[in-house]
Amino acid sequence: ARGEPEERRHDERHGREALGVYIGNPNAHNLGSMLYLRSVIRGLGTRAVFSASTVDQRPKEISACLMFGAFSAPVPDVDRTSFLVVIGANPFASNGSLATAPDWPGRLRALVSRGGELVVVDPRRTETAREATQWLPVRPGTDAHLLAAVANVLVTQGLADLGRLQPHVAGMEAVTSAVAPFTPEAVAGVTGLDADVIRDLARRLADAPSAAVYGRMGTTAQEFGTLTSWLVDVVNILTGNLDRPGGAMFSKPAAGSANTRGTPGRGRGVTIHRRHSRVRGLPESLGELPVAAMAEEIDTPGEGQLRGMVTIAGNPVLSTPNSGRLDAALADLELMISVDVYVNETTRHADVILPVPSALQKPHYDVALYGLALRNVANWSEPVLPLEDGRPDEWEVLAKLALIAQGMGPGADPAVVDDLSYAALAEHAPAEVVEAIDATGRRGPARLVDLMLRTGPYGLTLDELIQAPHGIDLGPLEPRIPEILRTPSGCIEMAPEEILADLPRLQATLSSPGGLNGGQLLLIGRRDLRSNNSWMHNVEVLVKGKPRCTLHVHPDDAARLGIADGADVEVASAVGEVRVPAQVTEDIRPGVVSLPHGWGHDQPGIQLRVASRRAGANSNALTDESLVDAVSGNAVLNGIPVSVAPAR
Ligand SMILES: Nc1nc2c(c(=O)[nH]1)N[C@H]1C(S)=C(S)[C@@H](COP(=O)(O)OP(=O)(O)OC[C@H]3O[C@@H](n4cnc5c(=O)[nH]c(N)nc54)[C@H](O)[C@@H]3O)O[C@H]1N2
Ligand SMILES: Nc1nc2c(c(=O)[nH]1)N[C@H]1C(S)=C(S)[C@@H](COP(=O)(O)OP(=O)(O)OC[C@H]3O[C@@H](n4cnc5c(=O)[nH]c(N)nc54)[C@H](O)[C@@H]3O)O[C@H]1N2
Ligand SMILES: [Mo]
Repeated sequence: ARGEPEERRHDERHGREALGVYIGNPNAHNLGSMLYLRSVIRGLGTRAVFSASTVDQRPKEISACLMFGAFSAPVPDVDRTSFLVVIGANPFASNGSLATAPDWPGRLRALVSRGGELVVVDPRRTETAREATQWLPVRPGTDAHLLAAVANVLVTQGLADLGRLQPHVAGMEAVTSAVAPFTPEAVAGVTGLDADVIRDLARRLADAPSAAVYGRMGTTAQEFGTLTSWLVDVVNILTGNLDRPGGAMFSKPAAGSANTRGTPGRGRGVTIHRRHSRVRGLPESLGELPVAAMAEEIDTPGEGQLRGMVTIAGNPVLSTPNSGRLDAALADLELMISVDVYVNETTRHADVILPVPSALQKPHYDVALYGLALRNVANWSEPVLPLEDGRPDEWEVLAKLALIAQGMGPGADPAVVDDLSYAALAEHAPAEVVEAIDATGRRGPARLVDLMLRTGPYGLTLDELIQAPHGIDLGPLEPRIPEILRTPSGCIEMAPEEILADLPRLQATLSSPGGLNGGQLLLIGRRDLRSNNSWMHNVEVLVKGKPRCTLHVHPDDAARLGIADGADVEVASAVGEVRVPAQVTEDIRPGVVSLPHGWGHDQPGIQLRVASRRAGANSNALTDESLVDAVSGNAVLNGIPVSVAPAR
């Protein structure tokens, strides 16, 4: 390792606390990871767990956990609603996210054609905004102000009506006083939206026969991510739309969901902030530390410094803020192991890359996303292609890694981890279920999924799913309150202390002169249908055509700065700078510029032939790891102050 003879075992020179792990996004779409990753992390024996969740949805996870007692995030009932507000999401490009279904675009078009309203709140006129009945070009990072003002109008104008939820909601008074300072007039300057427009939005939400507010990346990966995520559901509750058809509802997955286990209606709830990161004191949540702290945990000397890293299906060198610092930190590690399919910007630093089979060679059941499905469904996919002889499946690679880290040597049998995982689940299962599964002779992911299905709320079996290759439709979403709640009080906690504690920070920005950015441009991200985060750029058919990694600039800003459409510009932030072609477009708010993430494939040592020919620029060379949402520690990726100038 790193040129020096490395004879002692890693953990003999440093303790387990010197080892960290980074878990990337594809794990959420990978059955093996969903089933075994927890045991693998336990096996690695590290508490320095980072993941893509803290550059993504952690604020929503936290607000849902605190309000409902487990990670149960309401999804908009798109197919039955008459009024949908989409904030900081672009399902025409992303096809949804924390709300999943085939053909989001078709479902949104159906909403508009049945006379429903689609309001899009986004600094860009996105593909989704273009099909909407109203576009509200909010200033980046001010959605919490907007939603607080909507809530303010609802409670002060007598428009709030909790309906059926009334007896199940705690904290109404606290919410009423929390939003008191945020009148439409008070937030108009900061949000860039007229007070009348905000008041009108609140009225229409209250008057609609059914309505749902849905927020995504633009509401979570920003300065007030947790407050915004919380306010989305506060507005859904205040308008009586939470948990009713056409409103924001809860999915009921057939397998593996925390909100179908345990005692219905009550639980231990979720505790956050149980510890803090060593260097900057960023808060823990759901067993992880914010990834914005990862580089400093590696490059800051002292007790507890990370000297080894395992990355699993992640490319943090392109995905996390101030990636230049992380890139340098990874190069300086004593040991790095990556489980991945590419030699890319991150894995080029690894001493060992453990390759895994293609997605087409693995069976699949969507343990994660069915918890956020717009309709209850269950589907099992058999592998499309066989595994090459003797080649381990991804879960076996992960399991073996954990066993080796436990000192069991390279001959360790991954089945040990499978048996332990199964035993832990089977312990709570009825004897006849265990017998039935034993009779099938199944092992590995299939056995675990079969057990989860049989003990799940529909009592399905894996055989039933195998016999239904197109999946089983379990029907539209149905009301689940109070049964879904897992809070100690048995109520929806509408005013969690940890979240309300962040309100003074929001209030302080109301009086900041000239808005939040003192005249600088604000950088936001965007997604493109043909790109998926950082790792789909090595596929010719997806990247051919005109370049997609361009900086969107409004014509007014372009004229003022002397920027020509198609010409290269230099974009500089507090932490870095990049050079990219400008794309001058009216489809963005003046004062805001947009650059997609996941590009910048021009690093030496990567093996991405197609991607490096269309390298693009890394937007996370500009994002700043010192900017985080206070409650979650989630990175701020949208609303980064930058300056833009024609390239020299
Ligand atoms: N500026 C900015 N930054 C962002 C975002 C943004 O909007 N703006 N979005 C954020 C979001 S939402 C996310 S989710 C993160 C993503 O952050 P990451 O998860 O760190 O990045 P990905 O680009 O998804 O990288 C996935 C890695 O998994 C590998 N891989 C693909 N399939 C498999 C597989 O089956 N098994 C294994 N073991 N590896 C596989 C790929 O080669 C790649 O190395 O990026 C975040 N970063
Ligand atoms: N084709 C494709 N599909 C994907 C992905 C992909 O990379 N490509 N990634 C997947 C992943 S990992 C995720 S997490 C999801 C994300 O799913 P979405 O969140 O639906 O996707 P984005 O396109 O990032 O949409 C975020 C929107 O927020 C806007 N925005 C930025 N800042 C702000 C702000 O401060 N306020 C408001 N109101 N809006 C703001 C941006 O202009 C953008 O339109 O998509 C998933 N699907
Ligand atoms: Mo994501």
